[in-house]
Amino acid sequence: MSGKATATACANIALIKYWGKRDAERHLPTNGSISLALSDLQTVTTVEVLDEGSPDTFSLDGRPASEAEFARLGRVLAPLRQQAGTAAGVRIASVNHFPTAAGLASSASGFAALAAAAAAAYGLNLPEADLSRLARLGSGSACRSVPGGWAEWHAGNDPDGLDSVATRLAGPEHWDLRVVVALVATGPKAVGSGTGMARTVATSPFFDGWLEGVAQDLPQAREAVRVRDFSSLAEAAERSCLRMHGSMLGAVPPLLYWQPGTVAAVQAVWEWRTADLPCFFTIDAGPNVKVFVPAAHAAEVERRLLAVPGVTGVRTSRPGGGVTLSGEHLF
Ligand code: 2P0
Repeated sequence: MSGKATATACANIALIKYWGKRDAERHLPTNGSISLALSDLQTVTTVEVLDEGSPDTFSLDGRPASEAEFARLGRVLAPLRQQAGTAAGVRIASVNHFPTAAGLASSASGFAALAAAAAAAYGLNLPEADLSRLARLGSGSACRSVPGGWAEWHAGNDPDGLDSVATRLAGPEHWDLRVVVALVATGPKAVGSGTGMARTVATSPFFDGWLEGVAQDLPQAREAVRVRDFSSLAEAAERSCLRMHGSMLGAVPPLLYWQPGTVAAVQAVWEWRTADLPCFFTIDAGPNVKVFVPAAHAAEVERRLLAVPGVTGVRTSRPGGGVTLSGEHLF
């Protein structure tokens, strides 16, 4: 076997958040989530199958990957090798095409591209659900980057996670929105999201309240996306974001990813929306604020965000599609 394949995947931003695992090994979530893929934040990954018995190699942005980065690969590669009936190693080269200091994680796009490229290199023609499941084994949120566009990750019930996959709610062309990232800080975070989630589940008295809220937020966001109801999506997305961060504040020790610039941007978004500008925010496990806005108002949001104290830059992205192989859409 000597296959080679190149896949491209977009990062995604959750509107209804994934926060909590019921199974840390398989990345099975405590709750469903909904996201939008971003076309300006992509990872391109090439996988080449080596001779039987050769060890895997992995370069990330042209440098050898760290031990921690390397360790996660096996979660995605092992099931593929089993299915392909081979022990052959692979050479992986992954490049992130993200705007400089985007302040955004690349694990979602990285593992979605890896799953698609490795499956193809091993000669497997897998359906979308299988690729989404494989990407999830690398990083939970990566399963949403396989269908791309507006995607929903179904929490599922199966103990092995067979039904914990993402499906597409709508394509990137469905709604002409932009996501403006307000950069507040771009350094590595003190507590990674995996650790933060585990701590919140184990210690926060607010975690049950978070889960109760998701049950309301998911159907509201799903319907708001379907009918392109901006106000309803704004309400559900901001509620999901704030309750996720609320659950973190209750953890022991507490988690607070926000900086003064984060709070300033949130309050500015609320002022603008009340006054004259349709926009809403979401914030992940970090200080940067992502502002959703109709395309026609994106330049105005950029201009205003740059004047918010603590905001050091802005990066704007369009809705993105699903994973592609050699530039061809897979699904
Ligand atoms: C999300 N986050 O829904 C949420 C919101 C961060 C805050 O998915 O441990 O890197 O690999 O499953 O996917 C970040 O978590 O975590 C994340 P793992 P992942 O986008």
